Amino acid sequence: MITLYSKATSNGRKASIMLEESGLEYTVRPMALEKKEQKEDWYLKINPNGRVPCIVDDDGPGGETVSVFESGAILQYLAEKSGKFLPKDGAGRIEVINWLYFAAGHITHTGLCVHWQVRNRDTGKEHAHLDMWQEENNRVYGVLDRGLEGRDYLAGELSIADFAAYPWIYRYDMQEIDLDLYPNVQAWLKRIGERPAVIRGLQIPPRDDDF
Ligand SMILES: N[C@@H](CCC(=O)N[C@@H](CS)C(=O)NCC(=O)O)C(=O)O
Repeated sequence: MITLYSKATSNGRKASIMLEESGLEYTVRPMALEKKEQKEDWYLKINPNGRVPCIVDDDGPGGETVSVFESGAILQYLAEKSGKFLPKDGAGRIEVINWLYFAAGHITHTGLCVHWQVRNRDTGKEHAHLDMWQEENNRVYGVLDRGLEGRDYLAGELSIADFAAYPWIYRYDMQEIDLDLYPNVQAWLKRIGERPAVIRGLQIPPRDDDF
């Protein structure tokens, strides 16, 4: 059985969406980030990075227990285990890997920087780099918009690349992005956002604020 250690944050949601989409059996262990549970010794043993999400699979390769602790690696692991959302070989697989790394690098990092700078500004703290990160974020949305030209999904077919990108991009309002500038992204957000498994995954584990 797979155990998901997570909170419904942008990175956590990548894993919960994929678990819902894949149909794999799993249980959830909610993590209290505000109590710094992710920095406790027991958790650092399964995720040395001390962040969420992380999964532990007691039926990993060869029946061994494995832990997987980067959201991109979790998506790839679950795709390979379920045989869904990542072609086994060929050009289609390369296309998914391209966009998966783009999401894990550019989208996630830029989204996180904008997020914290906006939060700092709104609570009166230092946010001197907000303009710079918002400019970079617009560049990232531009790349996505070009990539989605003539396509329904980032790699052509629905894939883990879409699940890696969606939980950050659907927070475009918090990032103060004018979505009208990116019509292909707008259509893609609607397409992904209507999927029942995505709707469920966004709320796992449930949280009582509207983050
Ligand atoms: N590179 C990591 C980033 C994970 C990450 O930053 N998670 C945040 C929530 S979105 C977290 O756990 N923050 C709590 C902390 O920094 O202690 C991944 O993609 O899984």
